Amino acid sequence: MQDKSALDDLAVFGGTPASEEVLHVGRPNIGDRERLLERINDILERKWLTNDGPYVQEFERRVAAFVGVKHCIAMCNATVALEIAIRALEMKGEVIIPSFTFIATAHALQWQEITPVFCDIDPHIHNLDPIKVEEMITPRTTGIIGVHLWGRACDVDSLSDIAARRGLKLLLDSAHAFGCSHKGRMIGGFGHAEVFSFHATKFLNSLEGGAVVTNDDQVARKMRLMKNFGFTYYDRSDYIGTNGKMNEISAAMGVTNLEAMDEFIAVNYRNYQKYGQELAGLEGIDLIAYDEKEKCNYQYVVIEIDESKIGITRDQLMEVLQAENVLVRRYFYPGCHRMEPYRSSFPHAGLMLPETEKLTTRVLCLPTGTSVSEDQISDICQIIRFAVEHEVEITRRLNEGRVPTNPPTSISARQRD
Ligand code: T4K
Repeated sequence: MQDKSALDDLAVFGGTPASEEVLHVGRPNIGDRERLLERINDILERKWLTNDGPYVQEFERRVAAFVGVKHCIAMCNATVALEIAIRALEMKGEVIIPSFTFIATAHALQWQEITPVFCDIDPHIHNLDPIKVEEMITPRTTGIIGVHLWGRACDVDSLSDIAARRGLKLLLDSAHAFGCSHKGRMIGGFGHAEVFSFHATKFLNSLEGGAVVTNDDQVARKMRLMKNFGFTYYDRSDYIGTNGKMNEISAAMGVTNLEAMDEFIAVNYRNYQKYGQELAGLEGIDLIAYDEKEKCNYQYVVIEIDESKIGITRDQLMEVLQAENVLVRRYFYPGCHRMEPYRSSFPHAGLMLPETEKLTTRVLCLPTGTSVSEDQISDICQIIRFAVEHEVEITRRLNEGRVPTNPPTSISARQRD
């Protein structure tokens, strides 16, 4: 990486980017290539490419056994898996979810004309605050979708209790939490069902992919039919269904990566520790903590930035890093409630979401995974330190000549003139 010793060395001010290679938050981890290619050849020989083929069945068996649940239904992605689980659980009316999540959690409901009701989070764990969940329940509420953000379990004990007392369904969006545990039990066995994502950017990927896991036989059967058009036999559909099937090449990738999972987690853990060492003592930059007593995939390295302490905003730090080819991401800015169609439907939702509103301006995800080396992490952290040490000049230069964020409307501009 290029050294940064003067302000003009920063790429944002015209210097050469620190890294020639673009560093991503979620570059795909890839297991044993030879094994994968053998499996793909096997699929091509067999000419069975999708529709519950042998690799999909193997993937489902292995995921269910690993998580310790009765059923795993593999699907084409987690968004469709969420949609199918929501429908199979007969959620309707209103469903309570966090706004501080990937937009798919909300869209999976709205897609079926169910209203997502955005609830605030506990700022320490970034997940639904159960006390606030209870306050959001109305006669139209049929369910809660908790999200295990960053792989840290949401308060499933309290949410299960609320769901049982109030007659609600509890679905868990566990897109980030494959390989993680809560109180020693693997995530996947909580609530009425849980949904994993195996998207390319997840620490364990099946190219695209997702799965619903559950211990409920009836719901599992329904979901199996629903992901295959509702067909019970050839020429016979018994449910409204869609096409949510995982294909064989995805499943082969999933199986191959399952075999390398421990290695991926070890690298993620090493990277997480390295960031911890390199950022130690930097006041105003807090690396989020994972409970060492639990299993964790460490796939997200997340920092919280306190602008009042470091003097530079999260967005300015992001601008500096991205210019250096370090593609940090501000997941999950600006919060689902500030994106369409929710922004127009609930323009005042933010008033009920003070912790979400704060957190969306503070969080930054840093590059990790098997494509990122310890040396690269040292370099990334050096840029962060440099930016913090020169915050006054950096903010001044970044703000110079910048158009105000809320430019006057044409009417007020005319009035001013
Ligand atoms: N619930 C939650 C809580 C989720 O976080 C997600 C997905 C879902 C549900 C839905 O799961 P899926 O339906 O996707 O299975 C990414 C992912 O696309 C998305 O899966 C993920 N969450 C979200 C947190 O991150 P983006 O907007 O960051 O963009 P994307 O996918 O284009 O890529 C991110 C970076 O990774 C890019 O900078 C480039 C790099 N990349 C990406 C791909 C696809 C690669 O290097 N190689 C690749 O193949 O959404």
